[in-house]
Parts: sequence; structure tokens; C-alpha cells
Amino acid sequence: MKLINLTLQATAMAALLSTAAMAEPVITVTLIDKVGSSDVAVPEMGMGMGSDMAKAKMGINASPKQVRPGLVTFKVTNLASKIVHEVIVARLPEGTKQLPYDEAAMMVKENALQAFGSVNEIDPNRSAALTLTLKPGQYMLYCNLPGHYMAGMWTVIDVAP
Ligand SMILES: [Cu+2]
Repeated sequence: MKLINLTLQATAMAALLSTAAMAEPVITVTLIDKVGSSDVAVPEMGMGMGSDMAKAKMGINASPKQVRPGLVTFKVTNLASKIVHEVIVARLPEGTKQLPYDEAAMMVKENALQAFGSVNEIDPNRSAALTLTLKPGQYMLYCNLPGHYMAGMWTVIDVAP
């Protein structure tokens, strides 16, 4: 039930934000986790690992997942109960199968990707916005707090003419 309340709050917030005149497409991004703690014991949920994402303990939802090139605003809401999250927007080189990953640090090797921007340290039940100019291509949205990417905190969007 709590989750439903949070979703309603987020919807109300989105409605409020949309009253501002904005011509560029808005991608609504929600950050979720089903653990309520930093327990990320189910690993191997990264891109291209063939895992059943339905079992992921953390995730990022984006809607819509396809927009036109140009200015794009990401409205990010952290729906997690307790955990701070972040979102990094990085271009995916064509043909990328898996992201470069540092096993020891439990983090994506950020420097190996061309990042376009990020929203850092979003507290639970908080929202933040990020506006970027994106060229055609595929972009990865991911959270790179230790363990979160492999717990499933990523999604891919398409920018297509
Ligand atoms: Cu996270």
C-alpha cells in the first residue's frame, strides 16, 4: 500500500512540474528497490548477462524509452524506501554487449563510458531533474553506487530521428 501512495505522490509531483512550459520531451525515471536496505545479494543483473530481470532487487524505469534528438529532460524520482540512489546518463557505443565492470569495487568503470550527465544522491521520496542535449543513439541510465548496477539498476533508452 505504501508503494501505491508513493506512486500517487510521484504522479502529483510530475503533474505539478509539467505545468511549467517545456517544449522538450520529458522522460519520467523512477528508481526502485525491493530490499529496503543495501542488501544486493542477487548479482549478475547487469546489461547483457541474460538474467531474469524480474528477479532484480533494484531497478530503473524510464518512460518513454524512445525520444527524438535534441533537448531531453529526465525527471527522476527515487521511490526507494531507505536508500539513496543516483542516475548517470552515458552513451552506449554501438554494439555494446556488456558494460566494463570493476568486480572489486562492484561498480561500472565510469571512465570507460562517455557520460552526458548525472543526478547524484537522490534521497528516498525525492525528485530531481536533468536536461541534456542528446544525439541519435542508445543511452544507458544506471546507478553506480556499489552493487546497484549488478542488482539491476539500469535501463536503456533510444534517441532516434
Ligand atoms: Cu542505486
